[in-house]
Amino acid sequence: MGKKLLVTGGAGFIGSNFIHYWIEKYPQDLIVNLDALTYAGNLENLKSIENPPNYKFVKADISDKEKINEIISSEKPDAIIHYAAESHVDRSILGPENFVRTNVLGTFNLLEAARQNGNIRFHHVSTDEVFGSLGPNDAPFNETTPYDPRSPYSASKASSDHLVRAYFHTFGLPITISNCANNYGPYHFPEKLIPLFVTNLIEGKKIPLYGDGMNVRDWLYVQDHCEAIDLILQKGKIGETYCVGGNCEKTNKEIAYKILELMNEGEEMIEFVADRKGHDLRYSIDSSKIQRELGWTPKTSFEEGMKKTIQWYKENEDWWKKIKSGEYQNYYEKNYKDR
Ligand code: NAD
Ligand code: TDX
Repeated sequence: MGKKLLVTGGAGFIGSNFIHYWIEKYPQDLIVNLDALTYAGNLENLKSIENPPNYKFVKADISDKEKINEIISSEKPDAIIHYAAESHVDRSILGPENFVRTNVLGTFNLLEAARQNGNIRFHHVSTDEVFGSLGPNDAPFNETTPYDPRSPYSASKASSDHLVRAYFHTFGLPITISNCANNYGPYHFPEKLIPLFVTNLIEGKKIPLYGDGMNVRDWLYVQDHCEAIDLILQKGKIGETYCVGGNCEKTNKEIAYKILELMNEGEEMIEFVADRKGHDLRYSIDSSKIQRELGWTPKTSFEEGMKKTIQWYKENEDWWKKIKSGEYQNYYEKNYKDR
């Protein structure tokens, strides 16, 4: 028997891609997927691998301290890979409270449970947004960039990063942290820029660009992020942080035009809409530490990743149409409840 990994947030976008990646690469390992199934959690992401023996789903909310401690003390995982979070910046502007509860309190509960059950290896999945917003000519973020979060989402992720580091320095919890750029790829919830634009165009709807469309993000194909986390788990130095990016800065307007080009649509499909409040201008990541120390490098080019992603959304209309209609939220009731 291999290792037992407890993955939080495994029914979300990156977590489900990670579970697919891990089960294929390390079939001898056991994955316990702990997820509350919020609006962002969808067990259909894992339909093809949902049967035992090397995968198990546990429905739980990381803000429930007792339940989390109970699960971790009975499962006794070799490692916890922590993805679960409220992840959408726009939702954090409309309602910040859940972000504090899940991202800050939830992370704290997991750290406590890890500490109280034998100092379990803990990898925390975080974001480049904790570093704030870059000007057009600023150097990219790296592991020494001071934290300067500006949205309730990034502030809650920054708080969680600080707690994770504090548990290493104070209690010797064997942690690592990754701060990653914007991911894209299969199973990306269609409230986020790329899947929203692709699915809107398939439906014949316009694509809403915030402000002047000149905000810049650094894009990474999700599989490359999974590989980075794999390497950190295998070879990363305990207590360290690794910045992970695609070396692929694009304005949102460039993203829109690329999607229009690949989908044979015209620019009349763009609709400029009101800007996001406090909209960070630019993110960019310098990944030289993880490249140098762990030998990681992004393998999927932006052109290839975008083609694969658009193809995936064309072939999986059933998946995202159920999300857009809300029907996906019945999947757990129908398929899991009596297990
Ligand atoms: P997502 O919103 O697609 O998925 C989040 C998952 O967490 C869902 O399955 C949801 O049900 C679960 N969850 C939410 N609250 C929970 C709670 N209280 N208890 C248990 N489960 C809960 O998010 P994602 O885009 O896959 O992001 C995963 C992680 O990666 C997050 O921590 C995010 O901050 C980080 N990250 C994301 C990106 C990105 O581009 N998406 C980039 C860098 C870092
Ligand atoms: O309809 C839209 N129109 C638009 O112009 C949406 C949804 C977004 N945008 C802009 C806002 C951003 O500048 O596109 C950019 C990307 O937006 P999102 O997809 O919402 O991502 P972002 O805010 O950059 O955050 C994402 O990357 C970092 C994830 O949601 C976070 O969880 C991750 O930490």
